[in-house]
Amino acid sequence: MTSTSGLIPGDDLGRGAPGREAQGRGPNRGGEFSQEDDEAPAAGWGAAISVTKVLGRTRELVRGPHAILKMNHENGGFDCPGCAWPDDRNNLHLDVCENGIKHVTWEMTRKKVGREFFAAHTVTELSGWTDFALEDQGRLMEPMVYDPANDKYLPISWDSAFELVGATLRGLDGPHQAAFYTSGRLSNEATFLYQLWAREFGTNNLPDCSNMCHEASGRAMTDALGTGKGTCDIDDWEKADLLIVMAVNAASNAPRMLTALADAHRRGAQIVHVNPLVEAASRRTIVPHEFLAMAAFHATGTGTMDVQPRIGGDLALLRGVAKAVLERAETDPSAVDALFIERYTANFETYRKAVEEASWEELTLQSGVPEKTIRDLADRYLAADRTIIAWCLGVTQQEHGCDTVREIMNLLMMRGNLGREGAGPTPIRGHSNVQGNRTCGIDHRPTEEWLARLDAACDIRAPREHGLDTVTTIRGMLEGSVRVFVSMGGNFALAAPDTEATFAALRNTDLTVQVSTKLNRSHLVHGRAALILPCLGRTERDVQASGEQGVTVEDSMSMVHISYGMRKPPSPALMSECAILTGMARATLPDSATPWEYYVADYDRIRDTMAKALVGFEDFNRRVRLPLGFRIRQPARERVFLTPSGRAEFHAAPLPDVLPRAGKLMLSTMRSHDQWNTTIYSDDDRYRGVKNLRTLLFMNRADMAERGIGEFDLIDITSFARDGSTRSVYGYRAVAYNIPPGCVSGYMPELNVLCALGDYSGQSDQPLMKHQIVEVVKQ
Ligand SMILES: Nc1nc2c(c(=O)[nH]1)N[C@H]1C(S)=C(S)[C@@H](COP(=O)(O)OP(=O)(O)OC[C@H]3O[C@@H](n4cnc5c(=O)[nH]c(N)nc54)[C@H](O)[C@@H]3O)O[C@H]1N2
Ligand SMILES: Nc1nc2c(c(=O)[nH]1)N[C@H]1C(S)=C(S)[C@@H](COP(=O)(O)OP(=O)(O)OC[C@H]3O[C@@H](n4cnc5c(=O)[nH]c(N)nc54)[C@H](O)[C@@H]3O)O[C@H]1N2
Ligand SMILES: [Mo]
Repeated sequence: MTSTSGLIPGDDLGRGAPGREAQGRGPNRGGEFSQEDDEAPAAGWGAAISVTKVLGRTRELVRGPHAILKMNHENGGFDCPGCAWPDDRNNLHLDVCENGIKHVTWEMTRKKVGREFFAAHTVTELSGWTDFALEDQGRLMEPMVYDPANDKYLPISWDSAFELVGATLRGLDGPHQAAFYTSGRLSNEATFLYQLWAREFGTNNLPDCSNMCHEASGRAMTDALGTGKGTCDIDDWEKADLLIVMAVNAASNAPRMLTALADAHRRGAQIVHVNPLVEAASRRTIVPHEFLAMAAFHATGTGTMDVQPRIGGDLALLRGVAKAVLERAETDPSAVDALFIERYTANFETYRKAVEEASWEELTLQSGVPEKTIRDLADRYLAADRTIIAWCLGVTQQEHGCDTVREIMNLLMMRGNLGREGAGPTPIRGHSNVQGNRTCGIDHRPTEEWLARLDAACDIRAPREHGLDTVTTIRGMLEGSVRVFVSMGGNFALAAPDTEATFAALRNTDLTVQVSTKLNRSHLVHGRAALILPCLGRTERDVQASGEQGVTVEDSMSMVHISYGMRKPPSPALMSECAILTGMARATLPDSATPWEYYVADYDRIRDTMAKALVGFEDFNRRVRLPLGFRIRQPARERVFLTPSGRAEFHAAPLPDVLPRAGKLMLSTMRSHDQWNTTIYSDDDRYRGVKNLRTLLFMNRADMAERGIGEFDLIDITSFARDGSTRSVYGYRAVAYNIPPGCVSGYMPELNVLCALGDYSGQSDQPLMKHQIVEVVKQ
């Protein structure tokens, strides 16, 4: 059975007329493209030029710098929505980075998409625009409703919009016919109201971007340590003498981490980067906040060793390190922390046996890393007293993502690198509040303990059946069992796997509701009825009945702090996310005893209820106003493991076979430097030396030669799903790159077309966005 879904017709993906020549989605499509090996340090002058371009484009040359000075500051500043890396605790004068600035100025554009715009363009016409062009129209100004008679969006009052949501939800056969999606930007307060609305309505259908992001980390760490979060804080990062940084493009996606890496390098710590690509952060670096203070121009090292596993080879690599450690322990008992293992852990013997049984031949073959390199890494691990292992999507978006995260825990636990200073696991979260979303209840599989506390604090009876995640929500919409799709932020149509299936799914609903700041593809791929509800951005002043409000977020290291917008909203008709949720909830649940209107008048009241419902949020309102906010208590940090055995659990996962079969390659999709998930700022990828090209595939030269493919040749890529179906994109360009043989890499969201809906991990339910089997042929 073979179904080839080729290019999605041009009207949908903004690639112009359907044809065999793929086009980019960014602003520069059609121009000259190039790639050179850029050895320039990460950040620095190039970053400054790049920021200037974006500031110029968003007409923010005047207002931008002022806002930037307010970013990530303890008093009166707002939290940078760019990423979840913790803020500098010394209140660094400019704790900002190039990409954070781009992200913030993108929100602050002076351009506006008003009712005249919607009156002038049909949805069908807009569907032919690039994604860049859609977002580039500027900020959404007022609520809009889709009018099928004209194929246009028309203005609608907030009350009528809420009533449409409420009436449609009340008209469903049951609450499970609705799904409530969250992108990780939503504040803790809005998150809490959102899940309360969904649960009071009667469903746990709370899919979120985590389902595509760090679900594997949360599940694996919960099983191993009894917590879904990392145990390190930024102090630990300052004390570690070995940092193993895996599966992240830090210079582009967590640039403020470079400050920590540079500091570690200066004090002589070892920094090992594990990535099939040698990314910019492993080279010389100008730390992010220094690029504005040009006087301080100097490059700092941010890496001491690069290890290049094959895509999916991390588990075998880590097991190899464990094997070398155990071999050393035969002659030097101090190689393992026997006391820690004995006192605090379970299953070590089973794990030891699995490690011993894995042969070096198998480990090197599956990891793609020579034994000598693995032993070199193990020597550094053995020499280090305090080790931190950090990781991001290259580990999680794999079939065996949970097992790999468990292997990270195994390795740390062997040498007692847990629950002590300068040591432990750090998952690097993506969206700025994705961790807070989970803490505050966005979870389609909530625990009984969590629900019981919610019930008690809010006087409701939350449903107990588990709900739908991202993939099963798409399935439900396709089958017709999910009829209403509500989205708090994000761009679900493009972010989700299997673009064709996702588009069809969204179009098969009775109602889609998008709460957004800017026009995007998800507004054009809509249900039979559709609403666009524009909200305030994080940089904007949020005034409610009791005065100006702040909202809180939680960073990657469990620090919760408050954020105040300070800019005038671009339109008086915008509402805050909390207010929009209040309106929708009241319209859905007219008799609800929840004091929605009382809550929204003063967010302190929401926080008072959250303090009762959430473990670790006692005295929330006071503690969140401390200079740096507060850290949610982490039992695993104190060696208290809330697992069923009360111990940290070793786990002997079988080694997965990640070798592509003959003729096939393993594809991993990723971000460019000039992109924020589905938002594309330009078609360049500076640190990888690419200009003006996104429809590309990074390939090993040997794989290109084998297929008779030359540099920049046009190629077609076909993916092979587990159910036997295939999906293709045409007219991509091959770019020779330093990537292990058998591995190829290209950009999301364009390549989501290749990621079949049925291809998700049996361990984490995450779509296999970095684990696609493909064939590449020259056109
Ligand atoms: N500027 C900017 N910042 C962002 C984002 C953005 O789009 N733009 N997105 C945010 C979000 S939501 C997230 S989740 C994070 C994402 O941050 P990243 O995880 O850095 O995101 P990707 O670009 O997908 O990059 C994945 C990295 O994993 C590597 N990789 C791929 N396969 C493997 C593998 O099998 N093993 C190993 N070891 N590495 C592998 C790739 O080479 C690449 O360096 O960034 C956040 N921050
Ligand atoms: N192939 C492939 N696919 C992937 C990934 C991958 O690596 N490969 N990564 C996955 C990951 S890690 C993630 S997190 C998802 C991301 O999935 P999403 O979070 O759904 O997508 P984003 O592109 O981050 O959403 C951008 C939109 O959010 C809206 N927005 C911005 N700011 C605000 C705000 O303050 N409030 C509200 N209400 N809306 C706002 C804007 O309208 C903007 O268009 O994509 C996933 N998809
Ligand atoms: Mo993410």
